[in-house]
Amino acid sequence: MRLLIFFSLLTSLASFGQQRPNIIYIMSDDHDADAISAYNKKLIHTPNIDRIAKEGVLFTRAFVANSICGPVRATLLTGQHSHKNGMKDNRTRFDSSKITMPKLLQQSGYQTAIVGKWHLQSYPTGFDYWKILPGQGLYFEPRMISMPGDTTTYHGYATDVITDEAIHWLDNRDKNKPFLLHIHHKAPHRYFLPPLKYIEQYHNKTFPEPPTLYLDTAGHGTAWHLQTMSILHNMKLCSDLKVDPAYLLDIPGLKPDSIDIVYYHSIFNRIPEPDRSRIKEIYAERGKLLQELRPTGKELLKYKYQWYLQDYLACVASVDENTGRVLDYMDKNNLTNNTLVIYTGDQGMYLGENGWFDKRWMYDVSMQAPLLMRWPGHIKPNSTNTNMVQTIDYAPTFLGAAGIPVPAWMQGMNLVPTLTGKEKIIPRHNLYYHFYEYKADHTVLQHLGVRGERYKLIYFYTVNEWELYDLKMDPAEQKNLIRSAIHQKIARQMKAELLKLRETYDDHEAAGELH
Ligand code: SGN
Ligand code: CA
Repeated sequence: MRLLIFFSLLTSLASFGQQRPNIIYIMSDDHDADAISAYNKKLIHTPNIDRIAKEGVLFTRAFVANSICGPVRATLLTGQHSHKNGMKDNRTRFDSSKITMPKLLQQSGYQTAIVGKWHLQSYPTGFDYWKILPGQGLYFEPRMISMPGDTTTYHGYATDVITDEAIHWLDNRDKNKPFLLHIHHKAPHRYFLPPLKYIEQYHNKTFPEPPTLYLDTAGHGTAWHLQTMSILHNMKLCSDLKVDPAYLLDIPGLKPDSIDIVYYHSIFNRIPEPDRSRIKEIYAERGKLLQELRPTGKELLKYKYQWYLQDYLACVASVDENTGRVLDYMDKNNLTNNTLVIYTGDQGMYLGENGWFDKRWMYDVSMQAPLLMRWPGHIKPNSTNTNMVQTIDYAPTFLGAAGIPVPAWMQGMNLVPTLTGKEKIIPRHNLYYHFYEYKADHTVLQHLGVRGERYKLIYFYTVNEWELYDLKMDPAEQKNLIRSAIHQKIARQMKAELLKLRETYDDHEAAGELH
């Protein structure tokens, strides 16, 4: 039997021959699908990221399994849910002795590299080359740790620097081997600081407000009441929205605390002159306006929302530009045809829906991630894939593309058959989700659940509260149907699906009334 597996592996490798594809995986931090024009034309034009879908496929229903940074990254490497790979929250240290997708690619002859945000606490393993941001990283003059552990400060803007370093690695790699390259941007993560040229383009733009921006949380469950992710109440004017504290000191209710003032200065002091002064000048308009109008409540939220989007989208514009640089490099260096390119974000992000920023929830806004792939000759250009896929699928897919058997302990699916059009509908119609990080930033309660094709069941187990949503009738997930008489049968069916998924993925940790 072993011999048979060995020979079938050899045949599959031989059939790929020199043609085993390179893989370039670009992932930005907190980049929501709504901030990519291939998904939504109302906020920003991202021609370079869109190009990947134009020449490849756009996934309309790609989801994460635990909407927070470190855990998504551990799932990407292992193809496993958080309870299996051990990385349940951002505070955990990833066990670097684990076998991972890059290690398996490396063992089969791939060169592997990662540049940018890592966020797994332990140093990378399975990569021939790595250069990572410590923790969240910095936007200007970023420090990067390179193997075997030296920290250097790089001149410039993080998104440009990460791209420069990735291209530098591409230039210097061993050109006789296929490669896996991860480019992990810091942007557009909070504290949303764009480079001057994009602040200039975005600071006067006005963006449409989401219908739920001014929503009142009354009538919703305990988790909604406990969250601290409100743009109005929790988004800091100084550090998040770059309003000089000098303008706020005499405004009751808006007076910043000392930590926020220190944070504001530490952010600005890293920007080299003359850009620093010009950027401060532009942001001073926000301070002047607050001094003059002293808005409160909904009126203040109106401004904060616009400023949030201006900065966030200006960060995205730089990511788009740099994605274009990578695609151009590939064209010029004859890499386009034999490379699977993936663009994604580590999770979704609230851009004002429910009045919120940040992520964490199992609601589609933060559970959904953008996912675009291009692989000429394998993926049909300009196609759309509506299957429900999840981060657990990425590792099996990369192995599948490289002709390497997917180990049984990986919990996701090899998506190559659906990428190539061999399989129209993937054999999975329910996704498992489990968020653990409480109590931490934005205080979102632990929850788990199942996302089906039409319905979603969520269980906040520490307060024993259930939520059921009809995603077709109520895509914004506003109307909890758990007590609706006509939905009791669906609720029971979804609960049975949830128990089945806990069995399938071997999650037996007690969670409220689930065992
Ligand atoms: C920081 C942010 C939070 C964010 C977490 C996790 N606060 O703590 O807003 O939720 O990171 O983000 S900040 O004041 O430092 O900006 S994650 O993407 O790394 O999971
Ligand atoms: Ca993130």
